Amino acid sequence: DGPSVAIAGVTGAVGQEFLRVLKERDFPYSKLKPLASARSAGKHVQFDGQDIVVEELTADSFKDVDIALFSAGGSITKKFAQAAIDSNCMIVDNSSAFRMTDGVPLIIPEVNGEDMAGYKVGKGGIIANPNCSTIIALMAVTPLHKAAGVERMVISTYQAASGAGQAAMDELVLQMREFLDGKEVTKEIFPLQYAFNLFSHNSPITDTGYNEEEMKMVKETHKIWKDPDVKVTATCIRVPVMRAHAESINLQLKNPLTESEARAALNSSPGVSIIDDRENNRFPTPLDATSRDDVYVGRVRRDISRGDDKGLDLFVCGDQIKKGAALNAVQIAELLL
Ligand code: 11C
Repeated sequence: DGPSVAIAGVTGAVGQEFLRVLKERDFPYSKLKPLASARSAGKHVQFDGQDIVVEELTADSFKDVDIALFSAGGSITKKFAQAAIDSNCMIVDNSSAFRMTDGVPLIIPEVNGEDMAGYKVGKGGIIANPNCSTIIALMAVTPLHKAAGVERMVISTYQAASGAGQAAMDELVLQMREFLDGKEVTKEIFPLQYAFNLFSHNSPITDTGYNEEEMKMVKETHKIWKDPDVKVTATCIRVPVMRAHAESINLQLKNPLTESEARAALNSSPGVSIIDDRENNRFPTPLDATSRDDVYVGRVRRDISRGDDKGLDLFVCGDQIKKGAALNAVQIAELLL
């Protein structure tokens, strides 16, 4: 027995991962309601030994639902959020629709779970899941921030296809086949060739020259850390990897932190694993992180450009669909119980 759970956007890459993560974590539930657009209604999903028919997502969908996990895009969240809240349903939303809205908690359970105190099953409300790139960065950096205070953070991402959805993953595979067969590659999802290439993140460029993905990393970090003064700059790049993002991170710290102190802080952090074998040149890769819960950290080293212990460099990998989306949302749902 447990809450009644709905998944809005169940046929997408994150929607499908919700099903796997709920089962993997033995999430207590009384009923599971898969929801999707009219186009996908009537399809079947397999969950916990049951064959369940996908229903069309409508304003009436939430009448008997306690927790709704949303991953259907921001416009769908905006369209149905009020109906769900009015039905005393708690929404955990993967989109960016309400992340920066005052009063909406933006949660990484290991980082700021306390910010959703008072949110529980039986009430209506909305909790936002951060952007995957932000989650993966802050899982690694927050322990160091707690130990020595981050003053400035410079991030370069290497982002997987999954961040752009199942269709982008499918196009990457198709392009690889086409390219190896000497054919012209299909370009339906991205305007540029993706296979054997990389390009600046596909989100729109803002007035500052930063793209929206980069600005999300800046603004979401300020909200999650409750520190608008921390300096963050990012360059986000899409690379031909299937489902785990990698990030190179340079930190400027307020207080000194040695490499061994940094490793100790990372070692004692739930959800963080270290792969940092200098002798064998073995550090985190996207495949190490694929389908794993943890965020992997390596290349932990003193920033030699500074000459003191107030600079650190790291390389981080995390599964975009899992900790970057579905797992983080299910962990939020667990905090609601
Ligand atoms: C990506 N992070 O990897 C993006 C996708 O704000 O939730 C998700 C965008 C978001 O492309």
